[in-house]
Amino acid sequence: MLGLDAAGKTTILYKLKLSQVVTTIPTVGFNVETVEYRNINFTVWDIGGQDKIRKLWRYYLQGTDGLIFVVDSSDRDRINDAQEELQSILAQPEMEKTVLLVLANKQDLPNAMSTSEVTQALELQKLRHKWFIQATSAPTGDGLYEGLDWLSSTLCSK
Ligand code: G3D
Ligand code: MG
Repeated sequence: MLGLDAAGKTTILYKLKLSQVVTTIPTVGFNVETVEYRNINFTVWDIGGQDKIRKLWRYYLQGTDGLIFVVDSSDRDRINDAQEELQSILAQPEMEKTVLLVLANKQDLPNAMSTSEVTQALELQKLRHKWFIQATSAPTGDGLYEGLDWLSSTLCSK
């Protein structure tokens, strides 16, 4: 699970009652949260502004079946940054066959972009990956299970 800082990733982990969230700071200092839930291993970190440590991503991207990309739908100023980071991650060879779930989070905020606006801004239509976008509000949990249902059924049918 990736996204810019403050997109809502940690809130989502706790909302899913993934209570054993383990935060580690590997080598050069970006926080990585790892959680095992049933047979799924979640690895979570903030992306953006990390050009120097981009090489290290690869270690974490190996064996990724699905990418959950969390967006703050109310953050119009940084949606282009999110788009660039997403494209950069998906361009990694490790991510060639991954499926993508985009969570358009913070839908409860009055100025939130709709899922179609987020789809446009992230240029999802251009992707070769299989993708799905779901509107969510992490504190209430709205939309989270719908998104994860898509992901699990898509991964199971692969
Ligand atoms: P991150 O782990 O992606 O960096 P966090 O993001 O989960 O730490 O969330 C950043 C802030 O956004 C938190 O507020 C959190 O409560 C809030 N937030 C997360 N999801 C939503 C949402 O769907 N709606 C609204 N309104 N707020 C959300 P604080 O104030 O604790 O920094
Ligand atoms: Mg966090």
